[in-house]
Amino acid sequence: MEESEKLRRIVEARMKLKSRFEEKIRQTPSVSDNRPMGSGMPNRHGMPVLPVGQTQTKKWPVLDLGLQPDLSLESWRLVVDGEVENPVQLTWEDFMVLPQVEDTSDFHCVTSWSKLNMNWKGVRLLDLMALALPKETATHILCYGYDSYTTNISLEEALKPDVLLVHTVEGQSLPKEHGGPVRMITPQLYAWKGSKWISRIEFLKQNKLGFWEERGYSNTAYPWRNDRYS
Ligand SMILES: Nc1nc2c(c(=O)[nH]1)N[C@H]1C(S)=C(S)[C@@H](COP(=O)(O)O)O[C@H]1N2
Ligand SMILES: [Mo]
Repeated sequence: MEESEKLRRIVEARMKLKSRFEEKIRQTPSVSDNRPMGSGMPNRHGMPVLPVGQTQTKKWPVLDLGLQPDLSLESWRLVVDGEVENPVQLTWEDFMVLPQVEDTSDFHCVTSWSKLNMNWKGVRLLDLMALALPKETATHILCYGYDSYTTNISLEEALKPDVLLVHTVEGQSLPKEHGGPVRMITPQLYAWKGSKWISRIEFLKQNKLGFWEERGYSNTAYPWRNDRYS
């Protein structure tokens, strides 16, 4: 398919997905909560900038299962499959010709640190979804990392415009220890919902727990509700 045709299809599918999920997105706690817990000025989605129980850090700690996979850009692949009309496997080149966005957002780790105003570049998960076209029956995604990590979120969280698959942070290639070449970020949920070294996004007909969710962490992970454990 020609690039311009592909782009046109993405834009069209993106509009459809947005209108299909608009109302559900508006009802998610990190947008609709009228008693959010936290302190400081409202952030851009109206929540106190520092969620309850969090402390601001300047450093960026590294948290993972201890296995940091070495991935060359030539061998890197991203699979999007499951409950979709158009399963895809992207190479690095395929990924980099998707619409690229830059965004500044906050990173809230469940272990109680928050790093604010991080500048990212990457691809909206929304646009990847527009490429794969989730079926009407899809409700959640399970994301897989090359280290065999998994984590799940609902489609209304996944479709938010600040949920990105990032390859660049503060103008530099995303370092391996933080999930490079590509990781997901979920600024409106605790950061464990964003898989480092992301390898696969599986669309599901029903919710399925990921690595930490199976071990007692929250299914939903709303920072402004102190929603850490289930
Ligand atoms: N693939 C993978 N992704 C992962 C993890 C992991 O162990 N493996 N840890 C999660 C957790 S618990 C957190 S808090 C963040 C930490 O990201 P950082 O190491 O860049 O700070 O990544 C999340 N994504
Ligand atoms: Mo974490």
